[in-house]
Amino acid sequence: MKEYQTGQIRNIALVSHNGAGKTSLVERILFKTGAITRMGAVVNGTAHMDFEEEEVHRNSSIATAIAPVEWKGVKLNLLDTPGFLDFIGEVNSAMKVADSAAVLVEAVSGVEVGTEAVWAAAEAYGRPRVLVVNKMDRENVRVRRVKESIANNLSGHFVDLQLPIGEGPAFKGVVDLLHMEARVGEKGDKAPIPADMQSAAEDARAALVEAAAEGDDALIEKFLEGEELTGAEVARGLKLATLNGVVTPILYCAGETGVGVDALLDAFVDLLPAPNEVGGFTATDARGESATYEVSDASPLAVFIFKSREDNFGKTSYLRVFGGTLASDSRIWDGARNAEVRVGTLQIASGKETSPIGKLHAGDIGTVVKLGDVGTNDTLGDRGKVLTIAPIVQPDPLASVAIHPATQADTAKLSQSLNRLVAEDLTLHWSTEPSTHETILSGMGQAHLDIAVHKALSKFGVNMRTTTPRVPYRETITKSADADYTHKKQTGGAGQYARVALRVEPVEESRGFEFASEIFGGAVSAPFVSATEKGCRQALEGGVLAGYPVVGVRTVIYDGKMHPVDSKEIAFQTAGREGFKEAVRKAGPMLLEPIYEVTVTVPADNMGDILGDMNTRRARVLGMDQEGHKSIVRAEVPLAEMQSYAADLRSMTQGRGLFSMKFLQYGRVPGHLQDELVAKLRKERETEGEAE
Ligand SMILES: Nc1nc2c(ncn2[C@@H]2O[C@H](COP(=O)(O)OP(=O)(O)O)[C@@H](O)[C@H]2O)c(=O)[nH]1
Ligand SMILES: [Mg+2]
Repeated sequence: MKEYQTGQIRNIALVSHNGAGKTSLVERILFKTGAITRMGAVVNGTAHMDFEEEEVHRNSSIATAIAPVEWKGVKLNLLDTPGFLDFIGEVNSAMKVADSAAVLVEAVSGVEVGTEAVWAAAEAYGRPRVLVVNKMDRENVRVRRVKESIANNLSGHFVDLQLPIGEGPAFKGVVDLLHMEARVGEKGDKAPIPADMQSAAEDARAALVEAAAEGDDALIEKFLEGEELTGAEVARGLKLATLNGVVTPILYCAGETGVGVDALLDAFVDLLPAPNEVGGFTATDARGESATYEVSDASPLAVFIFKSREDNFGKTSYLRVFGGTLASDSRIWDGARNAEVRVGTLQIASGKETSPIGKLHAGDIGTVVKLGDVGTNDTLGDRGKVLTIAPIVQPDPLASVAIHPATQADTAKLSQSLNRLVAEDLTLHWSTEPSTHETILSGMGQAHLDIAVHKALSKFGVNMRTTTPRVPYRETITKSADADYTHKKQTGGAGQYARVALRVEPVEESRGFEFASEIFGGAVSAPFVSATEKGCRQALEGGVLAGYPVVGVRTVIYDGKMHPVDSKEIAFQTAGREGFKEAVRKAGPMLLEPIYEVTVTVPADNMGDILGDMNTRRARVLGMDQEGHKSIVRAEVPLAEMQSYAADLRSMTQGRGLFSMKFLQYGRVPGHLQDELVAKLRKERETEGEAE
């Protein structure tokens, strides 16, 4: 592919609820622009943007793919994102590098939960957008209904850029209100406006002109004085109004059949901003000072890595040049890692196909392989002027599984492959939970985690099984108690002797463990006091109830006894450990569980069900809000009750509910549940012991 100057580029994120037709639309565009000679289809796994093995298998996108196409001399970098909410991370990274978004709405279903989620993402990134009503050819399309759905569920000032000619199977094309002409058929041929639509078109045109005038103060003045705006003024005003988010134009098409797609591409070129039209990019320099730079070849070099993808051939880094130009076979500085990086051949990726390019100008998107340690979110640039662009903001994980490698060989490769998985996907996290000894993988939902596990096998050859993670309980005490413990051992030669008298007292759980000595007169020498403390600390790792870490305990040693020959550090360690356990047993030990702050957003009709369900989860509801047609519930809920919430919420709301959760604090397991839970957890420990 040839080089394009900044002004000749449009970076557009295609976003929507799953299945609104983004990938099929891109397929059509690739075909229309001659980038491919045969149309593939999502349904049989041949779409060019759905090339990942899992995408072919599922007939649906799970990762962002890029389609660079040329239309009217302008390069459109179309970012085809996944719509399924488990992959919202891919939408966020696409938003980071796009200058605008095209939000697709399915003509029959209208606005869905995923539409609202991507709308919110576009809003969070401040991206100007157009709304595309897609699949206009489907049975039962009612334009009036879909427009109502848009007006009721999305915030914005929507204005028709086009009027559809026919709806459902009768959809033939669109009336372009900017140029007042019809565009019909698969090729978008220009034609006169149908006679029966003439007056509707004039009314819609008037509304469009008024909206365009809002884009610019000079225009609104002229408009209010009753003067006619020229065609060029309307176009300019509309572009500005769209850019500033004052207006969101609505377009209509059937991506799969191609009807309306020519006019859509024209609008992308004419209405959506080039990279240098969005007010620059913000970066911090080596001293931490933040400034805004123009997206221009003349600006300091700033290349942002927004995606990394690994396969058997190595790592591909997806990058966008924000400032300066990036050339093939050059050297560049990675500020995040303080290291020089050799850039090999730059590539333009179209789905999985790549073609080499000598140079990328400011604003353009490309890929490069084998960038070493360079990771997503790194900014590359000049060593002499290190700039850092803020990382992509990603949501907290919503679901977790415990990972169990299938064989010894898998165990050996486990952490390395988990590291590779999370490097590719910043909404995926892994850690080992010390209290349960489990390896935990967390992500945005069950499907997200399933795919990650599958990827580990198909890409890295690591086989793992998953289970519901154990809840990382903790143990604490509720009152003070004493123990006077003597450790005595007399076997053959040298014996062991230690006596300690100690007291445990409850303190705030956040204070963890504290140890003090009130020994007077040398009943226990200083080294043996330390040994006692060491013994207590050993006992903290596995509490007396069910072996979970003990927190919120202050321990005081206040008496004891030494033996001139048999007292040794090891003896005091044992006495400390056993004495501590004995005291804790008498101190009203109790289980603590992690509590999360949960926010649930559902259609107002579902509010009652959600609250009723929360009751069964031992939740403490903190507040309820109404936002348009949505109800928002905030509650504190024990993690133990949230393990399958994603699936449960989906079935309670027919997929129209959203939630987020964040760790808040540890809280006491209610008294009436303690005994049963302790018995259950002990049993788990036993079977775990047998398994090992
Ligand atoms: N009738 C009709 N079906 C479409 C159209 N575009 C896509 N589809 C179908 O809708 C389904 C989802 O399409 P896809 O492109 O994967 O949607 P995405 O999830 O937004 O990428 C597939 O079965 C497509 O064949 C269209 O314009 N008209
Ligand atoms: Mg798709």
